Amino acid sequence: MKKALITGITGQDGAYLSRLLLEKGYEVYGAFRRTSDLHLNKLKFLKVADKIKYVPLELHEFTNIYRTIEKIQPDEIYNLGAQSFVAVSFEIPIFTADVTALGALRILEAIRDINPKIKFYQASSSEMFGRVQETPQNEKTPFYPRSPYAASKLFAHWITVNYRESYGMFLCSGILFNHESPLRGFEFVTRKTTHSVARIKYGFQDKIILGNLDSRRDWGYAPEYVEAMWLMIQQDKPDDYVIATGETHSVREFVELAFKNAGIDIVWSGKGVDEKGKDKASGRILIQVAPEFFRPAEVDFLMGDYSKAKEKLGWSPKTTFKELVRIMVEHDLVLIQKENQR
Ligand code: NDP
Ligand code: GDR
Repeated sequence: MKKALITGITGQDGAYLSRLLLEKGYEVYGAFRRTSDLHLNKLKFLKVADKIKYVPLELHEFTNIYRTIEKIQPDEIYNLGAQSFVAVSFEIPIFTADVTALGALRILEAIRDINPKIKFYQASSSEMFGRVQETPQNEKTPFYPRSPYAASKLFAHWITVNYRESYGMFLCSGILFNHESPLRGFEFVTRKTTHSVARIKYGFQDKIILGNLDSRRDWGYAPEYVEAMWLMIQQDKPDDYVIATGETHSVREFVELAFKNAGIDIVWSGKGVDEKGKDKASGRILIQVAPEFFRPAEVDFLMGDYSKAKEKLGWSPKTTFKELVRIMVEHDLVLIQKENQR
C-alpha cells in the first residue's frame, strides 16, 4: 500500500485528491494546520473524512515538517497547502511568502535529508504568468507575477525545478490554471457568485458586490485537475506541466451564466465602478461593483495550452465552462434550500 502525505488537506484540492488516492488504494495522511476547529466539511461532503490519517503540520515550522515526514516515511508528498487567496496576499505579503514560498522549500529540505527518493508534487499556478507574455501560456512561456502570492508561487516553482536539477530528486510542478467546484472557497469569485445567486434566488440576499468584471480566466473542473497531479507523479521522469482547458471567459460571462442557471436574465448598464447588472424581468439591481474588490495589480487574461499534458500524461479536460457553472449553481441552490429548511 502506497503512502501519500497531502498538505492543505482541508482545502478544495486536498479533498478531491484524497478521494482519488483512497480510491486507488493509498494510505492517505492529511496534513492540517492547527486551528481552534479542525474543519473537515469538504472531506465529509466527499465521504472520505474518516478514511484519512490526520497529522498536524504547519508550513511555517521546519522541525514540525521534518518530524512529520520522518515519522510517516511517505512514498509521495503533494504540497497543496498555501495562503492561496491572491487578493489577501497584498494585505499579508510576508505571511504569504513564508507559507507559500518557504513552506515548499522546507518540505524539499526535509525530503533531501530524510529520503531523496520521496516523490513530490508542487501546486504551482497560472498566476505566475501574470501579465502574460504570450497566448496561450505553456510550460515555456516567461513568467511575470503580479502579486505577492504569484511571486511566492514562482519561488516555490523554481526551487522545485532547482532541487530536481541539483540533486536528481523526483519533483514535479503542476502549473494549474483556475479550477473550481462546489467545494471552492467562498472568497473566490466563482463560488462567491454561485452562492450569492442561490441566496438571491431564494430571497436571503439583495445583491452581489464584485470587483473587476472584465478579467478573464481559464476555468476548469477541480476533480479532473487532481487526476493530473497524480498522473505527473506516476511518470518515469519528473517534469512540469500546464493543466488548463484552453478556453478563456470573463468574470462577467461567469456571472451572467450563473444567474441564467437560476432563471434570471441580466442586463448591464453604466461603466467601471458605476456599472450595474439588473434583472431583465423586474429591473431590480442584482450586481454592483465596488473598488474594494479591485487588486493593486491585476492579472487581466489567462488561457492555458495543455498540449504537453495531453501528449505525455494522456490528460484532457472534460467538463465545459457551461457545465461547470451549472454544476456549481445547482449545488448552491440545493445547499441554500437545505440550510433554510433546518
Ligand atoms: P484552498 O485555499 O482551498 O486550500 C489551501 C489549503 O492550505 C487549506 O487546507 C489551508 O488550511 C492550507 N494552509 C494554509 N496555510 C497553511 C499553513 N500555514 N500551514 C499548513 N497549511 C496551510 O486551495 P485549493 O485547494 O484551491 O488549491 C490547492 C493548492 O493549489 C494551493 O496551493 C493553491 O495556491 C494552488 N492552486 C490552486 C488553484 C485553483 O484554481 N484552485 C490553481 C493553481 C494553484 P485551512 O483550511 O486551515 O485554511
Ligand atoms: P484568482 O481567483 O485570483 O484567479 O486565484 P479569484 O476567484 O479570487 O479571482 C479571479 C478574478 O476575478 C476577479 N474578481 C473578483 N475576485 C474575487 N475573489 N472576489 C470578487 O468579488 C471579484 N470580482 C472580480 C479578480 O480580480 C480576478 O481577476 C485563484 C486562486 O485559487 C489561486 O490560489 C490560484 O493560484 C489561481 O486561481 C490560479
